[in-house]
Amino acid sequence: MLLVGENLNIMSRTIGPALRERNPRPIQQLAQAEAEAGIDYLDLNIGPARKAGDELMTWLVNTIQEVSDQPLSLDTANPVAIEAGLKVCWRRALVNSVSLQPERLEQTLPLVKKYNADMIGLLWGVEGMPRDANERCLLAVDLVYKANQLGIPNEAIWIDPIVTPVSVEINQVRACLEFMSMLKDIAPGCNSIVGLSNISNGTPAHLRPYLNRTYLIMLMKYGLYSAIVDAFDAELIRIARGDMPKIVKLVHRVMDGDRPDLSSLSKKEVDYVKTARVLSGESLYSHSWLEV
Ligand code: THG
Repeated sequence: MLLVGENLNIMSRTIGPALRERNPRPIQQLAQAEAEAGIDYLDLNIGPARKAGDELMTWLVNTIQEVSDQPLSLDTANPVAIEAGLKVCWRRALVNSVSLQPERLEQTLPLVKKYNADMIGLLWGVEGMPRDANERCLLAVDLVYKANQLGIPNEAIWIDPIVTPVSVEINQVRACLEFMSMLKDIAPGCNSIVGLSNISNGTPAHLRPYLNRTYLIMLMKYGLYSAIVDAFDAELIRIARGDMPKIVKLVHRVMDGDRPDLSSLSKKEVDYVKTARVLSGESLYSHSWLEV
């Protein structure tokens, strides 16, 4: 699986100020640390960047390429900033993202073709967030068709079903999994990606890794191709690299309806089982789900 590091983002307490002050060191150090942690791509999240986003993205891409040769994911809603980044990227870039909102689609899709980039196809429709797996399918088919019309092949499209917090709406958490199980049939050859940490937004910080890791394993059951992740969650990276096959098998068994005897499991295994039950909607989410 390809891992995209999420840590370079404008919401971060250290990176936000460094971006605004054009201070290269904290940004370069983080880029190098993410690479050392084992991620494959760096996500450069500059937010909506409505004002002078192009100048910021140019500076950011150049600043990172001074110290790193990792491929880059250009994460902003501003198409002008995306193009500025594409112009200076020296490796094939990932455009994050193209959605079905008409303006964003019309301005961003041609850039993917022009610069021979890969793209994230974000399943955000004209009416906003899809409500279930079927609406995700309709949006995916529409987006892939429009990209193909411009000559963008399926292999360059990474479909993002939009992960939402477990603390908000469990049906959406399940819909994402269900959609992932159907993607290979509705869009053959397309890749997939999720913003994994979205699942644990609003959850106390020390508990977030349990949700992130378990949801990753659940998505892996359906062949997830890539994920935007916290580069510094070492256990998560090991899961993605195939170094924790026993835990992966256990969670997949739970998804198939198996009820392992908790008294025969280690504490770590019990935590994964409990979290898998919450994420599949069998147990109710609360901040104390591991204790009950
Ligand atoms: N899909 C696509 N792109 C995306 C997302 C997605 N980009 C943004 C986001 N979702 C993925 N990136 C992040 C980055 C940070 C966090 C979550 C998702 C995060 N950060 C901590 C917080 O806000 O509490 C810590 C911030 C810090 O670094 O200090 O949760 O879904 N295509």
